[in-house]
Amino acid sequence: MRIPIIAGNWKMNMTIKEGIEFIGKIKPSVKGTDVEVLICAPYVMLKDLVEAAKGSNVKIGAENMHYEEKGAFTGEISPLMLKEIDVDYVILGHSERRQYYNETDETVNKKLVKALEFKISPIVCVGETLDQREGDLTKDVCKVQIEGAFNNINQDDVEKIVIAYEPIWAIGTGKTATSEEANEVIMYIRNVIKGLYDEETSEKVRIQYGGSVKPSNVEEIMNESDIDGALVGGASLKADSFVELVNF
Ligand code: G2H
Repeated sequence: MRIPIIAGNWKMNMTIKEGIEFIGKIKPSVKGTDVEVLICAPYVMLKDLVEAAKGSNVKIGAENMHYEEKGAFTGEISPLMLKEIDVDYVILGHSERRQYYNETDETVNKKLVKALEFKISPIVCVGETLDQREGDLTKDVCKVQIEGAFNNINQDDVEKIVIAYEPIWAIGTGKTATSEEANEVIMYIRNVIKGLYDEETSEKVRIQYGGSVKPSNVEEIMNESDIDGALVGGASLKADSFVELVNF
């Protein structure tokens, strides 16, 4: 049984004060849920959010990290630093990082290795551009990204990894892949994992959908056979809306 995971990805939004208030607001309303509840937030507020979430079922994640433990990397944050403040999760390879900050399959792989080493649960993002979708390349693109990210990852570690399928054309645009379209690609991604490891392993991996998920479409998405959760940007910024997503 795969436990669904509903995760907010605040991106570069929210002040520290707003973030702490948000956690305080959602805690009582999400405590009865069967899904895993996660908020991924900017580095500067992570320590405060971990503190605010203490004693609740709300987990806290980072939106990125470096793959080195320490060193001369001005402006970067290491897995050691995240671990020190008890961060549970880290998003790796989000398309915005691939697009604006030169994130590649190789750096995602290095980060994935480090996250596992530091016991920070990784969410690895994959997904195609509109051009790639229109060129019928969606599956090829996802396959290359998954194979790159999972290079040299041990079979025993695979079930600790969450994958987020986020078609880039659906991110923050209001356009959503239909739940059938999303499920089809997610089934394909599971099949890629099966090819790299085996069926049992592929059945254990949780694969989320991301891209304009909101309270009005979350139920349909979550009812699909292979979709194990959602990674949500815009609709995760308001506490009421996030609570609705969790309690779909
Ligand atoms: C996709 C998603 C969150 P949004 O990036 O990862 O954002 O829900 O705003 O499309």
